[in-house]
Amino acid sequence: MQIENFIGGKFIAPLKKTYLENLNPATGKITSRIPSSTNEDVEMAVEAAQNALDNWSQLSIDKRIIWLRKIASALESRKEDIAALESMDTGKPIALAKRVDAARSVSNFEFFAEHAENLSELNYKMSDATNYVTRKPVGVVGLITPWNLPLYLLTWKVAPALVMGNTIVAKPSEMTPLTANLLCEILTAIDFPEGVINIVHGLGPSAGQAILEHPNIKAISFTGGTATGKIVAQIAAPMFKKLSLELGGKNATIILDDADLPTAAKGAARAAFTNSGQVCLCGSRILVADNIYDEFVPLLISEVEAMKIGNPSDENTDIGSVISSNHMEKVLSYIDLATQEGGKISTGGSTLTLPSPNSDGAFIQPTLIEGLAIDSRCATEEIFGPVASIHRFFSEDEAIEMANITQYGLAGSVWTSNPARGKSVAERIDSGILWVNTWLHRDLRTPFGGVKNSGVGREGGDWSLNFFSELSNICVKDD
Ligand code: TXE
Repeated sequence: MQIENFIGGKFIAPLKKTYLENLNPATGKITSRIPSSTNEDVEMAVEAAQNALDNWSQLSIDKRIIWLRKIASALESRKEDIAALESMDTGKPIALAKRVDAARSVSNFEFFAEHAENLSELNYKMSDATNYVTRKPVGVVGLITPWNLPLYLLTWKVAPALVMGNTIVAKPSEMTPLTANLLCEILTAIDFPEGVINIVHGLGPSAGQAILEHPNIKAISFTGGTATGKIVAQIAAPMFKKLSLELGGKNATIILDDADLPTAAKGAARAAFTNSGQVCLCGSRILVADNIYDEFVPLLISEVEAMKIGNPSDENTDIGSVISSNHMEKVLSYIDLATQEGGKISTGGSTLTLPSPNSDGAFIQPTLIEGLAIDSRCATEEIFGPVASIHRFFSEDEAIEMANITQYGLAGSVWTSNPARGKSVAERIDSGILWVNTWLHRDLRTPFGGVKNSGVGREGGDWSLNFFSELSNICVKDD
């Protein structure tokens, strides 16, 4: 499959005609070639976005909402294709791609259409004046997204950016171009206005960097690793671009001593190994109250060992491959490090060779490690793979201290039979998103984002609409 950039409503080759190979990590086979775009391609995309800005931003919000719903229904009709392409690009199980990636790509557009529809304009009355808060588009915005939830995270930014009247230059991860390309096919099929959404494929330091540096791109919404987030901030901040950074995580799953253990074991296993642990919200540290530790851990291990690792195209597969053989090596190096740091592997711990067509795939068994110090490298650095560590705590205060020990602060979950107790523990954890007796249960109206090295800013609901708007206040003196 030859992928091209999508600029000004047309599929066009990169000016330098250089391409990158894109693999299916579950088979090791090349599936597509994508443009290795340069700043000249980004320049062309920004020009197209600029040329489209007036017409798009001058459309009424109701007309833009209609377009969001057209995109949503077109995506809905292609859900099977979205899931199949996402699974091919990432190695994730087809059932997960359907249930999470495809479904959420549709609901992102549906949600922001409805949320924008209910947007009430703000004004504040004084005794002798009225303040009118007005909302204008930011202009041309840059979206840079990662490989773990490709279309889910791209549309999470595209939908609010569009409905607020902006035009877009977006770069998906070079490892997962296929569903962004499908979105472009859909935009063409529904005669979406040309130049409003432009997709430039390529490497971060070249195509991505060109987006960061372009003076006419007024806001950057970035989702990816913390290390890259620092680069994004270094470039965008001195240019006074609006910046939203959704970065890494090292989230705690806290099992309190009054938890319903079988339910908590299922929840902890799901939080740790969904998408092979390649979700920034994954619970990669499982903190267990000492007095139920010996009862809980065997339940957790059996939940993990019941997970079926296999061909991602098989509907019954729970665990597919990780994103690449390089990433597999990185994850395996952390498993080795864990044993050097005194950890004991309770289940998993190595790769898995599957029969054809997956014999060259990057498969790692879901792995649990006990006995690591809470401040060990494996328990504090983001591994972003199917690896979780289990730690014992002797008091609620200690559990909270352990949860807060890392440089990250994105998410977490607390499991208990007393929801009020769960909420009071959750309130003391320095993270942006916390669940009590559930995980990845998402209300899109809520603020999404992290603290510390997990990022800056919030997306979701009003927070997305405000990020993708320039708010002004007009104070009119009563006559
Ligand atoms: O990130 P990278 P990855 C985090 C997750 C993990 C990482 C995985 O925790 O750490 O993202 O995604 C582009 N200038 N989250 O490995 O390498 C790159 O091409 C400009 C958190 O892809 O940071 C890709 O398109 N761009 C999140 C994108 O940045 C550059 C949810 C991300 O790449 C660049 C999902 C550069 N110099 C993953 N270098 C959350 N909090 O929601 C790379 N890129």
